[in-house]
Amino acid sequence: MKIKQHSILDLNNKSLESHQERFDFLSNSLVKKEVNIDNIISKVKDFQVAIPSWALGAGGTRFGRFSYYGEPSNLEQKIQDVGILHALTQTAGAISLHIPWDIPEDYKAIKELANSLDIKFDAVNSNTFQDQKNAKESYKYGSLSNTNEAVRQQAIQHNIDVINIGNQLGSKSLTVWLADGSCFPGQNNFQTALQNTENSLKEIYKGLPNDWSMLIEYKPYEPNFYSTVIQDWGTSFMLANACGEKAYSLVDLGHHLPNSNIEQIVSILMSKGKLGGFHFNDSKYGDDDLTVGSIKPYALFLIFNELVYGMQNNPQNPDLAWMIDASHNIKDPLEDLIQSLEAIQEAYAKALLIDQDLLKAAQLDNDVVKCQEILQDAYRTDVRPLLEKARLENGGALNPINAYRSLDIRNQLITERGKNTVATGL
Ligand code: LRH
Ligand code: MN
Repeated sequence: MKIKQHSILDLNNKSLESHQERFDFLSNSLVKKEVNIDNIISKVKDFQVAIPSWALGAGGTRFGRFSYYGEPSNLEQKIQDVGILHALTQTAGAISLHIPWDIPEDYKAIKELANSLDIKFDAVNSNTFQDQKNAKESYKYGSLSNTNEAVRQQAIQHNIDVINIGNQLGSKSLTVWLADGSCFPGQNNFQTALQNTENSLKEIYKGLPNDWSMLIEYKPYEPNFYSTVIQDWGTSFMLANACGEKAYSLVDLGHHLPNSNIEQIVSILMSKGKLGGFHFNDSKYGDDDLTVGSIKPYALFLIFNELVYGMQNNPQNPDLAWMIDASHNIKDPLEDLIQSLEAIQEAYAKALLIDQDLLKAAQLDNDVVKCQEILQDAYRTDVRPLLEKARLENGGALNPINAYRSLDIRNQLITERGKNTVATGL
């Protein structure tokens, strides 16, 4: 299904007046603070987040999965769902595919469909954490780190195949996340596992087209529960440097031990020109893959403060890949993703309110109180009228969740797809 533009405009007309009142109130107070509102609105309009192809159906855990009916059952329908998100939010202009869950059957048709919905193909993700039917080798004891060379070769070849698939779609980056590790002390020789992984990544790196990048995602645990070969930002950073200038670290917000200072990790990676991108989500305990900003919105704001500073001061760091990586156990996947997109835009817009020069001056003066006042004044500003203006100017919905419900999208999808479709993915 495709949302008709006029149905969004009709809905917007009903709340245009209240939007304009709130927008005028906010812009009057920001103008007094010499904030360049137009700059923030244009940055928010250009800010596009890739939607994970593996998170358009109901997620689940080992304890159960509760379907959400009307789920996309093939890649075409997944791209249509991203089209719905983009029509409403105007900030979901890309999809990140996971291979082999989303191997296109007809590349031409898939590209035409995505193009018609203004959807680009962001990073493609390899999968050497599951055994595929008829696979010759098993990844039970690891993939790129496996002690068995035949297993490593199979995993390397899979990543090369993923690059070729992405290349045909116009993608420009490969995300490598490894479940590789151990569940018990003594099971792995840490040094051998790391060296095998480095050598394997270098083989994959040789297969990268010149204008591509490789994003190395780290994670401390799960599905291995004693050690993970690429466990933290330092290991990912070290491997990216070992591979070369086209390799970077990917920060998945859920892949940190409790109380990690992720904003500091972001600043370090940007200062070294090795931050490649993000998997946005939120968590209370582990890799919970919850709605972005639903648990720690201030932490997300502090991360965007470092990103804004880095984007202004670290020309050595490339443009970042902005992606969501979430799993929806109880919410409608599309509503969950709309809320995540809003939370990401909100954190970015609030961080753009910070006068980085004023903050830097207060830091140089060690005026600790003033530093916090500058940060929290921005954080305490309700920027939603700015996000609404950005959506409005891009032809999106003033309030995407209300629009999604008023247009009864989920029931339209159920009518179109039935109740028993299941999306591939996690
Ligand atoms: C691992 C991860 C990785 C994906 C997977 C779906 O936890 O974050 O990014 O491959 O989720
Ligand atoms: Mn991830």
